[in-house]
Amino acid sequence: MQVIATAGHVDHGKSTLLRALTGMDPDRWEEERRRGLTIDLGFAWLTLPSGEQVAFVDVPGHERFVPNMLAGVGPVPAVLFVVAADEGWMPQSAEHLAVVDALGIRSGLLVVTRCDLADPGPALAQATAQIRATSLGEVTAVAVSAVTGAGLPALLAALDRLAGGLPVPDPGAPVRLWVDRAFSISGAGTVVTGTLPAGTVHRGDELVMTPSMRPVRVRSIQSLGQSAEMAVGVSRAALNLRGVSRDGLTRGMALVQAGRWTMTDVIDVRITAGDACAALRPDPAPGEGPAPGQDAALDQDPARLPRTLTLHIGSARTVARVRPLAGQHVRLILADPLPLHVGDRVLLRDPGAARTRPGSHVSPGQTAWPTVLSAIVLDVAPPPLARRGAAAAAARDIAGWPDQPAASDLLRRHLLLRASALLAMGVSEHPEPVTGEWLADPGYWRRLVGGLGEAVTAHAAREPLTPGLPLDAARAALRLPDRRLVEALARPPLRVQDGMIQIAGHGLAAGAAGLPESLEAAIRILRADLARAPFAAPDADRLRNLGLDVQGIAAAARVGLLLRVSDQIVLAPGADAKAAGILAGLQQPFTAADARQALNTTRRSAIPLLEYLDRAGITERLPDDRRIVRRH
Ligand SMILES: Nc1nc2c(ncn2[C@@H]2O[C@H](COP(=O)(O)OP(=O)(O)OP(=O)(O)O)[C@@H](O)[C@H]2O)c(=O)[nH]1
Ligand SMILES: [Mg+2]
Repeated sequence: MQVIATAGHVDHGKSTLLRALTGMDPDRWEEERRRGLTIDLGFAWLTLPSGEQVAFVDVPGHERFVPNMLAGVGPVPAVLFVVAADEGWMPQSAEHLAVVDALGIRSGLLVVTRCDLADPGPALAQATAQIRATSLGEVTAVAVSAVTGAGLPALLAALDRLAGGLPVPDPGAPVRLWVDRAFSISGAGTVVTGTLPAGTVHRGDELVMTPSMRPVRVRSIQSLGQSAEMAVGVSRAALNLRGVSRDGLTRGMALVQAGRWTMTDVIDVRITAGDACAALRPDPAPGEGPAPGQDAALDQDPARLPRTLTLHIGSARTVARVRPLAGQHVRLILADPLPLHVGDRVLLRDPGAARTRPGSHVSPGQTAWPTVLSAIVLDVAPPPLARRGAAAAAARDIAGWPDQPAASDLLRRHLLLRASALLAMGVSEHPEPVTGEWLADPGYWRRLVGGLGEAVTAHAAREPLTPGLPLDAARAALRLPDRRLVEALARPPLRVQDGMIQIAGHGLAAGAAGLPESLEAAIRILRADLARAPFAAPDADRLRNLGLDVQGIAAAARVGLLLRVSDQIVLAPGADAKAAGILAGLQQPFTAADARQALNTTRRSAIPLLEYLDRAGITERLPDDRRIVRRH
C-alpha cells in the first residue's frame, strides 16, 4: 500500500478528483458536502492497474484549515499537488508547497484540474516552475478534467509509476502511528485511525498511547475497509483498541511501541536552510536584504525568530517556545511532550504570520510569503542551559552533527547513556557498553580512568587508616550515576575489593607514586613481608637493611604505600582496618594481651597499633586498660 495526500488551493478540485478516481467521497461531513468545501481530512482509496493499493488523505485547501492540512500531510511520503487550470497558482498553492518542502516530501505528481474550463498550459508551466525549486523537484504533470474524465487514465498510469518508485519503509522500524481520528463504534469500542509511516502493527500488539503512556491492546485492525491481521507501514490503519475509552483521545496523539521513543518537551533543533527561512524575517525593503533562499540573516541571528512558534509533526501540533542557541540552532520548549527521535523533521509555523501576510495577490513566478520553517531534531534530551554562555556552548556541541546524529555524536555531548535511552532516542547502533547497558564517550571514559586513579591515591594519602576508597565515595567524586561504572573503571593497579577501590598488590606500579625507584623497590619488599604477616612490623634492622629511613617511611606513608603506626612501627595500608575487624571478633572489652594473640604479633607491634587505633577512634581504652572496638 502507498499513502498519498492531496495538496493545493481551496476549490481547485482535490476532492472532486479523488471522487472521480476512487468513487468514494472524501468529504465525510454533511457541512462539507453542503458548502462544497473540505474542512477536515478525508479518506479514499483505490487499486491501481498494477494491483498496488493507494490510500489518499484529502486535505482542505482553505487557509483557515491549514492546521488540518498539516495533520494530513505530516506523516505521508508523497503528494498529489493540485492546481486548477482556470485559476493557476494561488496563495495556498504556495503555502501548501512550502509545507511539502518543509516536510522534505520528495515524491509527488502535479495534477492540473478543471482543464475543461481553461487551457492547462499556463497553470502547468507556473506550477512546474514553483515545484521544481522544492524537495519535490521535477515531477510528472497530468492535466485532467473530473467532469469529462479527460486525463484520468494518464493520471492512473502516472500514479502507478509513482507508487512503484516510492521507497519501501522498514517494516521493523519502531511504530509511531499518529492519530488523526478517534471515535467509538457501539459494540466494538474505541477506534483510532492514522497513517503508519513505517514499522508493523499486529493484531493483539500492546502499544502505548501518548502522552499518557497508558498501554493499549490492539483488538483488531482494519485497513482500507478490510479486516487485517497487521498493518505494515506505509499504510492507513484503523485500530480497535482495548483498555482505553474514546474520551480524551484526539488527533495528534500517537500510538507508539514502548521503549522506542523519547517523550520530550525540550529539544535542540537545526533550522534547515531554504526559502521558508525568509518568512520569519522582517520583509527587506525592495532591492535590499537577502533574497528568498538566502538564509544568511538567520544564520547570524536566530534571535530574530519569533519567541513562540507552532511545531507540527505527524498529526500533532504544539506551541514551542524558542530559545536561540547560535547560528541555525535553537532550543524549543514544547507546551506538550511528544514522542520524538533524533533526526525527526518537524515543521515550524509562525502563528502571527497568518495575520500579517498580504492575503491577496501573488505575482507569477514569485514565491509567496512562505510561512513555514523546517527543523531537524538533533537532541531529544538536551542538557539544561544553566550557566552563562551555556547556549553558545550547546550550539557548539551540536553544530557539527549530521542531520541523523549517531551514537558517537550523542555520547560526545551526553558522555554516558544507557543503550535503552539511546534506542528511545532513535539510535540502535552503538559501541560496546563499558558495563551493563552503559555506553560511554571514549574520551570521557579515558579521563574517568585517570580521575579514579587520582581519587584513590588522594584518598589513600588523606585517610591512610582506611583500606581503600569506598565505591560510593568514588562514584560521588567522579559524579557517576551508577556504582557499576566505578567497578568498570578500576583497572590495575586499582582493584575492587570489599566494596572499595584499593591499590592492588604491594603498592602502585613502579614509579606511579612518584617516589624514587629505590624507595619504591624497598617498599615493595616490605609489603611482601607484611602480606605474609600483616601485623608483624619490620624491626629496625630490617628497615635499615632495606634503606628505609625516617624520611623514606614518611614519604611512603604520605602517598599511601605504607601505614605509619609510630616512628618505629610501619605496616601495610589497611592493616588498621583489618586489625579492627579481628579485634571486633573478640569478647569485648579485651586486654592488650588478647589483642596481641588475636593479631598473631609481638607486644612491640601490638601496643603502638592499639594506641594508633585509640587515636583514630576505632578502639577505646577503658580506665581498667582494657579496650573495646568502637567502629570497624
Ligand atoms: N468544470 C470542472 N469543475 C470542477 C472540476 N474539478 C472540480 N470542479 C469543481 O470545482 C469546485 C471545487 O471542487 P472541490 O473538489 O471541492 O475542490 P477542493 O480542492 O477539494 O476544495 P477544498 O477541499 O475546499 O480545498 C466544485 O464545484 C467542483 O465541482 C473539473 O475538472 N471541471
Ligand atoms: Mg476538498
